[in-house]
Order: sequence, then structure tokens, then C-alpha cells
Amino acid sequence: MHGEADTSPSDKRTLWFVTQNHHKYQEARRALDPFGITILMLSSPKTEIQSTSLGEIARFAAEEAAKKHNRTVLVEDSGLFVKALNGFPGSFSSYVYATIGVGGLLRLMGRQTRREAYFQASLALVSPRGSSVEFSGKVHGTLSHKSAGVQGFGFDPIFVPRGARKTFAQGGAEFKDKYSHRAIAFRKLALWYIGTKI
Ligand code: ITT
Repeated sequence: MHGEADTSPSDKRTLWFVTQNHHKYQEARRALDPFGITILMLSSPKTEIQSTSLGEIARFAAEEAAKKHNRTVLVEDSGLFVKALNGFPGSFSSYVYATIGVGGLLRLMGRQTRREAYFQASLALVSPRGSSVEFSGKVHGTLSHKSAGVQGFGFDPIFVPRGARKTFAQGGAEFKDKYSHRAIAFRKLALWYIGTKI
């Protein structure tokens, strides 16, 4: 990082998160706050390559954004993986949410009794010189039969984390932070970041 034109922000405890999803940003902020790390939202469009690997998608977009903005940036790619659907929608979750939505996914599941699923979040932190580091987090759970709750975003109204009895959308922020794939991934990043810098 030395000698790079990575000017803003100057505070080494500040990270730029390239995302257009305010919910993702708020969840990341809450996870990093206890570590004294500030996160800023860089709401810039990014290239999302077609891949089944969330890590690969996040890394490509972060490399591109780091060069474009000439600063170290963070990108997160996430998705919902449903066992009975062989991992679908996985890395296509944002498209599936925008097209058939929660109702469409519930219809695909029908009366299926095996309702295990997990959320995964993969993070890539990349410097303008191309050095990178990746972290990921996963939360296992089940899909409910009906949509329940109004908090959160995306597939939150149908995901019940293992060990709980309500959906992410019913539980709210504190409940989500206790279990979520995103909180896990961002806490890993924080633990690494407070010890090292790329
Ligand atoms: P950016 O790419 O701008 O960061 P995005 O929402 O498009 O925002 P992704 O490409 O990573 O983000 O898509 C992830 C999709 O997976 C998201 O749109 C949701 O439908 C779903 N998803 C991921 N994490 C989720 C969560 O915590 N709760 C509910 N749905 C989630």
C-alpha cells in the first residue's frame, strides 16, 4: 500500500464498500462498528460476472472498482442456496429475487418437506495494485412455508436460521446480526483488518 495514490479516506480505520444495496451496507456497518472500523458506501455500478462462485464474482468486481477509483475497496457477493433445488438460486439470487421474488421461490418449493437452505456472503478487499484478501460467512437454516415479517430485505421473510423459530424478517436487526452470514464474514474481515492492512 505504501506510495500508492490511495488518498481518500486517509483514516486507516475507514473502508469503502462498493454496493448499491443499503441493507447490506447497514448490516456491514453494524458488524464493523464494535471494532472501530468505519465503512463508507460507494454506490457505483459494478460488473457482475457469471459464475457459481460468490468469491470469484466479488473478487472480479473489487479488482475492477479498485482500479477505477484508485483506492482500496470492498465488494460483497451473497446468495441463498436451497438444498432441494441443488443450490439454486445461489449466485443468481439477486436476479431471481428481482424476477420471481419470494413468492416465486416458495412456489418452486411447493410442498417440499426438505427445506434446508443456507445464505453465504463472500467478501473481497482489493487494493489498486491488485493485492487482495477474501472472507466468507455462512448461515444454515430452513425455508418457511409462508412469507413472514417485514424487516430486512430479499429472502429474509422466508429464512429461519438454525436454532431459531422466526424468520430474519420477523426478528429484526439484532436477531439478524446474531446469526447472519454477512455479520460472520464482516467480523472475520474486522479481526484480520485490525491486525494487518493490505
Ligand atoms: P450489490 O451487488 O449492489 O452489493 P445486491 O443486492 O445486488 O447488491 P448481490 O448481487 O450480492 O447484492 O445479491 C444478493 C442477493 O441475494 C440479494 O439481492 C438478495 O436477494 C439475496 N440475499 C443476500 N443476502 C441476503 C440477506 O441477508 N437477506 C436476504 N436476502 C439476501
